[in-house]
Amino acid sequence: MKIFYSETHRKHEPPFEVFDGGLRVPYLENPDRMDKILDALHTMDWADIHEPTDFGLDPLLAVHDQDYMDFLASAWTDWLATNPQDSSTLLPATFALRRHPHKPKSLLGRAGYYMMDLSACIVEGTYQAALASANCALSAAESVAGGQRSAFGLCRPPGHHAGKDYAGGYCFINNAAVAANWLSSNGRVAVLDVDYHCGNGTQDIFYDRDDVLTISIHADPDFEYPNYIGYADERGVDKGLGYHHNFPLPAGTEDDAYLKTLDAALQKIREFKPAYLVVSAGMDIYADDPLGRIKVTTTGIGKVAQQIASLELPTVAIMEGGYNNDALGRNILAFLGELK
Ligand code: SP5
Ligand code: ZN
Repeated sequence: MKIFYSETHRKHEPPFEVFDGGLRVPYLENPDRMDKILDALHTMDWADIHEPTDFGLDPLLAVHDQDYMDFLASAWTDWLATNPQDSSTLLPATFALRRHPHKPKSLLGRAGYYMMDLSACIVEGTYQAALASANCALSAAESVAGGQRSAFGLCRPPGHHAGKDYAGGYCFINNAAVAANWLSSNGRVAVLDVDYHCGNGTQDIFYDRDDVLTISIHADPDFEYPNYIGYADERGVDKGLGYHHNFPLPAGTEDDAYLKTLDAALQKIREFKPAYLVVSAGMDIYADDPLGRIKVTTTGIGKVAQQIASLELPTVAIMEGGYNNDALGRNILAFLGELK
């Protein structure tokens, strides 16, 4: 199986994120995640790891607004130019309500306009790392468009919380959406998001489209991040109506209940008859994830992938979340082992 990975992710290493109550905690979405996955992949003879191709900005601008991309490109330089007291990471303290906000010129004003929370911390190498991550997704898509049964974008930073014009939840560029949109010029695409958190960015990007079906299975936003999106009654809009499905799950959901929900999601995909499948593969559904409250075991993760593989669709898997670094290697092997 071809796996696309770039060392450039190491340039994105924010010093902390801010949790509930204003708590500064070490950044959970850290470079060590990739080292743990690579260590595991290196023990497998089927793991064929490649550098991504540079696809340039056009496929990214096909899903993200130009002014948002401009913000990402210049945010760090603009941040330093404000002579901040603590320059270690760009993080705003105000956020724009989406009711007709003005877009201010100030850097922190724009940061709050383009960010949804306090976990999409920008540092010097964030933009470069985000571009390389998107190229890993595009390279995996290209490989599958070229006839491979499956490929894996070992993307960092992750992408599924990033919308058309916003960053959030460790995500800046929506890698899965970029790959799905790129593939959609060759036929219908289904995106299945099995990360613990709702794929709100992917939902946002494809919400009015009927050529890309988006499905997310996740912890109920009534108790979990991202809180305001990911409810079962959100089904798409305009011609996209009926082409989005959320499957919110209660805390404590175990393997059997998860797999039953997955089966219902896969039925929607079968009915849609896509040419390609993109899977947002977050490993934070794992029982011992520090951010998660769903209880899927490593064996369960293998069964998730097995059910997905039973669709027999050309499949692009994209790395999303997963924060129990010690379990990440075996969870990714359990997942990819069924898709390879
Ligand atoms: C890609 C991805 O998985 N992003 C997840 C971002 C989640 N941010 C969560 C912030 C909520 C903090 N609540 C902490 C509770 C820890 N027990
Ligand atoms: Zn997640």
